Parts: sequence; C-alpha cells; structure tokens
Amino acid sequence: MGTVEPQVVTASDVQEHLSMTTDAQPQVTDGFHLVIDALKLNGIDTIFGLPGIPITDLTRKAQASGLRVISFRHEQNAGNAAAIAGFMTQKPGICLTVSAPGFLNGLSALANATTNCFPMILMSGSSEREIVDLQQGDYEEMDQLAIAKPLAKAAFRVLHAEDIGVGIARAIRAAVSGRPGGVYLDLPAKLFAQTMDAEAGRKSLIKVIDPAPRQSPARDAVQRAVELLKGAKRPLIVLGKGAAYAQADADIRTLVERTGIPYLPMSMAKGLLPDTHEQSAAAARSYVLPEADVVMLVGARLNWLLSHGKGKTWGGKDHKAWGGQKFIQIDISPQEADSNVRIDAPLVGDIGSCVSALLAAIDSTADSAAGRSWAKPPAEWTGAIAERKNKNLAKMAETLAKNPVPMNFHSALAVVRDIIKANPDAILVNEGANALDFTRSIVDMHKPRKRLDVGTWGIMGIGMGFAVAAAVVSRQPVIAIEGDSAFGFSGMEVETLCRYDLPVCVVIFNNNGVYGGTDVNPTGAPDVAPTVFVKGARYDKLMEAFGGVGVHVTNPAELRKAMEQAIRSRKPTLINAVIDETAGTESGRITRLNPTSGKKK
Ligand code: FYN
Ligand code: ADP
Repeated sequence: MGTVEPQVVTASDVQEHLSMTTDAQPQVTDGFHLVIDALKLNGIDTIFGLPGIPITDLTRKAQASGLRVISFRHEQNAGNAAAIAGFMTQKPGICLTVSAPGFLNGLSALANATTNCFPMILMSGSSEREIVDLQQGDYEEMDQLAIAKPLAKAAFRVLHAEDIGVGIARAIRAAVSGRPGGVYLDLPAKLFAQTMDAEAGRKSLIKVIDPAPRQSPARDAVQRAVELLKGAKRPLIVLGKGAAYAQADADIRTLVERTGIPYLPMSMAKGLLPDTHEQSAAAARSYVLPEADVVMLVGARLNWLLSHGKGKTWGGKDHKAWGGQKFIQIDISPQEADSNVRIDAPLVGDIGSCVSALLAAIDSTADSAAGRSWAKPPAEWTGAIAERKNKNLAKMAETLAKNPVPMNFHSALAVVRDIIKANPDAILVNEGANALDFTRSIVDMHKPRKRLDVGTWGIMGIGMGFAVAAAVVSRQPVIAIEGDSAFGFSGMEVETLCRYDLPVCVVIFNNNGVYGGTDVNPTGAPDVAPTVFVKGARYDKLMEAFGGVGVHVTNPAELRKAMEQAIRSRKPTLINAVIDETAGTESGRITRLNPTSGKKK
C-alpha cells in the first residue's frame, strides 16, 4: 500500500457542491475524498453499506475512486458482512450507513462484532451537532455517538475535514489492536462538503503503522503454563475463534501434534486442524470437558458455550459437572482471566506470539529431559477419549446412512458433509437452531476460517450478510446452510447475491416454522401458532425472482445434484430443501435455555 495521490477536487467540482464562484482554480479536496483517500491509504478496498442521505454521494465517489462498494437492502446485513470480512482478513470491515434508522440497523451488527471480537468500523452519516445538542428536531436527528458508545469497543466523531485522517486512523487501530472489536465513526453531514487545500489534505491523512502490534507473553507465564501441561494426566486444548482469527495455523497445529494433547474446536475454530484429525475430541465433548485435569484455552472464553467452566455441560442430557480443573488461558485480553473460574496460568499476548513461545519452551523442556521428546498424554486418557468418540461416530454413521421420507436434517447434512469434503476451499455459513447444531456436529471442516456461524451470541440473521462478504473477500464458493426461520431475517439479500452475481449456494432447511411447523393454536382460532410459517413455502422462487437459480428438493439425491450444480456454475442458487417438520427439537441443543413452566411436555 503506497501513498495515495489525493483525489484532487477542482473548483468546478466544489462549485457543484457548494455553488460557490471563484476565478482561481485552487487545488482543493473535500470531506468525501478525504474519507476515501484515508481508507485507501490504509489498504481498505471494500465498503459494505446502503446509500441514502447524507452518504449517497460518498458511495458514488468511493466507487468512482476504485473502492468496491457492496450495497445491501438492510444495514444489519451490511454490518454483518463488514464484521465477518474483518474476521476473515484481520483488517477492519467497513459498514457505511445513513443517519438514525440506518445507523440503528447497523448497530446490531456492531454490537455483535464487539461481542465476537470481529474488527469492523460502522461509519454513519449524522445530523449536525448544534441542532442535535439543542434537540431542535433535525432530519433523522439522533445523538448517534452517545448511543453507539456502550455497544462499541471505541467510538469517535469527526467535525472538521482536517481531522478525517486522524479519525479514520484511530478507528482502524481501535478495531484491530488488542482484542478486536466494533468501532463507531460518526460523520456529520456537513463534514463531507468541507473543503481544504489538497496538499494539506494529503498531509493530514495517516497511514496506520503496525495497527495490531504483536504482544509477547512474559517468560515466567510461559514457564508456568508448560509446567502445568507437563504435569497433566488428562490434558485438553480448547481452540476458540480467537485462534482462528490469529492466522497462526501452522504453529497451532504443531502445538497440538507435538504435545499429542486432544483438542476440542469451538464452532468457528473447526478446520484449524481437520475435523477428521485423530486428536480431535469433538465427538467426545461431554466426556473430555469434565474429565480433563488441565484445560488450555486458546482464544476461547469460558462463557456459556463452555458452561462457564463449571456446572453441567450443555447438551440434551445431563452430564457430569465440571469442577476442579486447572486452566491455562491464552488470550490477548488480560482481563479475560478469572472471568468465570480461576485461571491458573494466564498467558497474555497475541495467539501467534504465545503459541510460538510455548513451542520453544516445550522443545527446550524436551531437550533438557535428556533428549526425551515431550511426553505424550497417558494412553488411558487418549484411549478413553477414542472409545467415546468412536461410539458417537458409529452412532452418527448409522443415523446418516438412513434415508427417511420425508428427508430430515441428518440425511440432508450427510450430503452437505460430502460436498464440503469435496470442496474444502468452499466457505460454510451456518445459522438456525437444529440447522445450526446438526450442521456443526455432522459437517466436518478441513481448513481454517471456513465455517462462519452465529458465534458467541447465537444471533440469527447473520446468514446473507456473511455469505455476501465471504464470497466477496474469498472469491471462493459459499454454501449457506440456513434454517427457514433464520433465513427470514436477511432473505431480501438474495437480490444482492444476484446483483453482484456471487457464487453463493443457499440451502434452506424448510420445516415450515421456527424449530418446526407442528405447533397448533390451542384456541382453534384461524391464526396459526406463533412458531408456524406458511406450509410448503417455496423460497426458491424468491431467488428466481431476481434471476438466480431456484431449486426445490425433497430428497438427498436431488439435494446433492442441485448443490453440485451450484458449485460448478458458481451462480447464485437457492435450494429449498423440504425437511420433516417433526424433526429436531425446540432451540436445538440448547433447549434447556428455554424457561419452562415446570410442566413436562
Ligand atoms: C460432535 N458430536 C459428534 C460429532 N461431533 N458425534 C458424532 N460425530 C461427530 N462428528 C457429539 C458431541 O460429542 C456431543 O455428544 C454432541 O455430538 C453435540 O456436540 P456439540 O454440538 O459439539 O456439543 P454441545 O454439547 O451441543 O455443545 C454445547 C454448545 C453448542 C452450547 C457449545 O450446543 C452450541 O454451540 N450451541 C449454539 C446454540 C446457538 O447459538 N443457537 C442459535 C440460536 S438457537 P456428547 O459428547 O455425547 O454430548 C435459537 O433458538
Ligand atoms: P469461541 O466462541 O470460539 O470460544 P470466543 O469468542 O469466546 O471464542 O473467544 C475469543 C477470544 O479470543 C477472546 O477472548 C479474544 O480476546 C481472543 N482473541 C481474539 N483474537 C486474538 C488474538 N489475535 N490473540 C489472542 N487472543 C485473541
């Protein structure tokens, strides 16, 4: 990324904007171009957004300047696209929205990005401060900066053109340094038309140097962790989405394989090592979590997804409670340790630096033990895991071999598993309840950062935004496995998929409702039950409406054929897969989170 020549705005351009008259031909620039130049100077090449007052011209000028501007139908989807682009690239994804309602629509994605540690910048046009602060009733008046602050990692406002360079630089650094997250940048409408000398404008821009500095762990912290690992009889490594984001793939794989320690990938860490790896303990999850005596968390928080490191593990049945483990936690956030239970060996730093430091310490420990290599975990531990894993794998294989009519999640996902195996570079986007939980345990991932899902919040609605960004960023085929309810939150973006002709294959598991279409209205009144949708809906027609390929399938063979064709053609495709509406459970594997009235169903 070299220096970027400022977008020189001639007087006639300025006249067009400011209807000013001038004889001279001063070389000036304006707020529009300073924003664009600042982004380009920092290697940003794509904006996800939705045009409208006061940023429509910014989208036009951005595109004219060579930035890719991907326009959506709802800002939440643009924001989710920006967030996952950040996760995939380690550069902040940019979401651009109009003021007030557009800003609010983007806010849910900003909050989700902050929660998931995805680096993104929500840039929104806004009303003039003097009117907002006096609450005089401006067009779309809203104190957006104040509203964004609690939900963002950082939030800034720029009032003067000469400060745009600093504003963008601060937003970029805040988004990617330390624990990545969502940043809000407030751009009042008047800012864009402000002009300044072009040369002064160029000098005001900042190319951010080393925006995400490596942070090495302390030597004693490394030693403390190695000692714990050395003494473990039943060690376990948990890989979280932080480990995927760090892009330290080779060292992470070496750490797992050199120590021989079993590992458990969290959903978006699947594929860091292939899910078929012999050390994967994913298919023995409820056994390894409570039984391990030392658990090393690598970019994974002990939050609800890991039952807070104590109590019962999640799942359809009660499991042995956790308790008494010793924890090593590798994390860039020093405050994360002890958030739920005591962390015996916090290793604070970026995962790349921490893992390479651990490897060096492990190697030196092995050498000092008279040339013995690192002692692998005891066979009774790895053997016990293998026994449970193989039992679950066998049970799953038996289920997947069945071909029930109507098709259910398992028989459909047996096809998806094959398709992903045959296309390891394809990206899998996944959301839903049963559609999410069954896909997670059935569809093996083979490469890092190929599974993008609902993440820490379990948020519905990420599907099409993630699919658009995944296709734009990776240029690889994208397969979005969607619950029919989940798809509804972002379904209008199938038009976006077609408009940009993206190689996205959306597979909707259509079981006629939220969780399934079997609820009935007990009153007998005409209204269907709150969880029921139109029976036999044909979502495939929606894709056809915009020129994409729509396919309706009712069995695995038809699903396989349609998916293979979609991958081959790289055409936007929506497959409406009819799923037995009695299959699955309410809320999938987190049924127990539903408060019950105590009555057994
Ligand atoms: C896993 N398992 C397998 C396999 N992989 N069996 C066979 N083959 C394979 N490949 C086993 C695993 O050992 C568990 O069995 C079980 O399948 C479930 O595995 P999972 O899903 O990894 O484990 P679990 O207990 O569900 O994990 C808890 C959880 C997870 C909270 C981390 O449920 C989750 O991430 N949920 C997200 C929910 C969400 O966000 N929903 C969106 C909104 S829902 P046992 O070991 O025998 O237990 C709106 O309503
Ligand atoms: P998962 O849901 O997969 O378990 P989480 O989102 O709970 O993952 O945890 C991700 C953790 O990774 C966060 O605590 C975050 O601070 C940390 N993290 C993110 N990026 C890095 C990095 N580059 N180096 C170290 N830690 C990181």
